[in-house]
Amino acid sequence: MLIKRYMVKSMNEAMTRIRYELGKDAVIISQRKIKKPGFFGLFSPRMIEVTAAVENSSKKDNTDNKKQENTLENSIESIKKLMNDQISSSKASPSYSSERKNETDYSYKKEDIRDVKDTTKNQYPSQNNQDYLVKEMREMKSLISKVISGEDAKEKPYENLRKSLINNDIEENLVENIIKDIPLSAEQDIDILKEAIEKRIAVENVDLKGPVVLVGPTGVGKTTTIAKLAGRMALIEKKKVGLITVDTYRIGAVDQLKTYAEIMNLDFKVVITTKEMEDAVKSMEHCDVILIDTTGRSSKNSMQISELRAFVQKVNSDNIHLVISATTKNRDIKSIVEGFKILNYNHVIITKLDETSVYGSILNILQLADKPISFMTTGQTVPDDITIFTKEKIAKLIMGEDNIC
Ligand SMILES: Nc1nc2c(ncn2[C@@H]2O[C@H](COP(=O)(O)OP(=O)(O)O)[C@@H](O)[C@H]2O)c(=O)[nH]1
Ligand SMILES: [Mg+2]
Repeated sequence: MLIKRYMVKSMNEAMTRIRYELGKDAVIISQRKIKKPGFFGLFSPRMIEVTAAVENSSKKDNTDNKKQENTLENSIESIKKLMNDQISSSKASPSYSSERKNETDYSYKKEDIRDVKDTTKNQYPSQNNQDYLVKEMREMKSLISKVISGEDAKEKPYENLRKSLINNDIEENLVENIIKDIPLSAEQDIDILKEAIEKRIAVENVDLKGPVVLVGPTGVGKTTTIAKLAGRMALIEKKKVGLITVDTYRIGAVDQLKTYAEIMNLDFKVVITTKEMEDAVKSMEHCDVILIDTTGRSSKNSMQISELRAFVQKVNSDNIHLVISATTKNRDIKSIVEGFKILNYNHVIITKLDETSVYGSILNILQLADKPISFMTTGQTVPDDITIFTKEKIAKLIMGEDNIC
């Protein structure tokens, strides 16, 4: 028995090659999908590993002239079928069609080979004369040149790229916007794509001085981030740090920051009115930096946001950071980023990068907020899990070429 393994893109391709190389009596003994490494599979299509076997005797049989002709005819038919399939799959308009096609291909069984064999037999009762084969070859040549020139594929350019960006949670309008920056000839050029993504990332290494305010929805990590920043500046940079919180709504919320202030021996004040906020900031003028925590507000509640604005205005800070989690759903990002705009934030802090493995949300946040990233947080540990990544690193994260470790 002769056993051979093939790495192919589709079962059609496998069947064509198997029939050509091993003859019509070959049977498929195993098939499995292989995930090739690469830029989130974008430029390395999923392959199928197919193992086929044929009895030596039947292969020997194939050497007889008549059977050789049959094999050639079968191969021609299969190649034609393959070409036609490629053309019709590139014509299929709905996205993900090629993926579905692969799934269908993958479901081919041994019986399918027999089916095709039978069909080909019927199509070639006894026409193995030269003229017929020449005609067939011409037809094939025209199909091949159609596929190579990409004549039909032009109907849906950028399809793989578009799918990969959407799969990485980049919002659809932004995907189209990115694609506009990529010439068709560079559709598969990772460096050009990286450039287009980096262009949309803004990072600013902020020198934290004076009052610094953190705003954002509940639970995104504002208080934890303040504790991390305070820890870094007070313990490592030996700066004088003051803490203020207007986080008075939730029982325990004040205690959280108070505990950090006590551990790090920092000035700490809780404010309830805007007047108290003004006084607290004045009383900490001797500090290098005053970190101000706020109660999480719902971006949908404009009353709550206006109330917070009154506090923020009293601080008179040019260091206001919107805190938002990398795990935020796309439809919520818009309402958060827009809802908090009346607070005039000038930076964004993106938290919980450790809680996601897909980072398209970073681009969506930046696109909507139109402000640079000041910090990113990567875990719950105070003060370690806070960092500022470079644009290159963020682009690599988004493209799945890097991780946060
Ligand atoms: N995994 C992870 N959890 C975080 C991060 N930052 C904060 N958290 C957690 O998120 C929860 C809410 O944090 P908190 O600071 O109270 O959020 P706030 O309501 O915005 O002040 C807490 O359990 C934090 O430990 C982060 O970067 N990664
Ligand atoms: Mg809090």
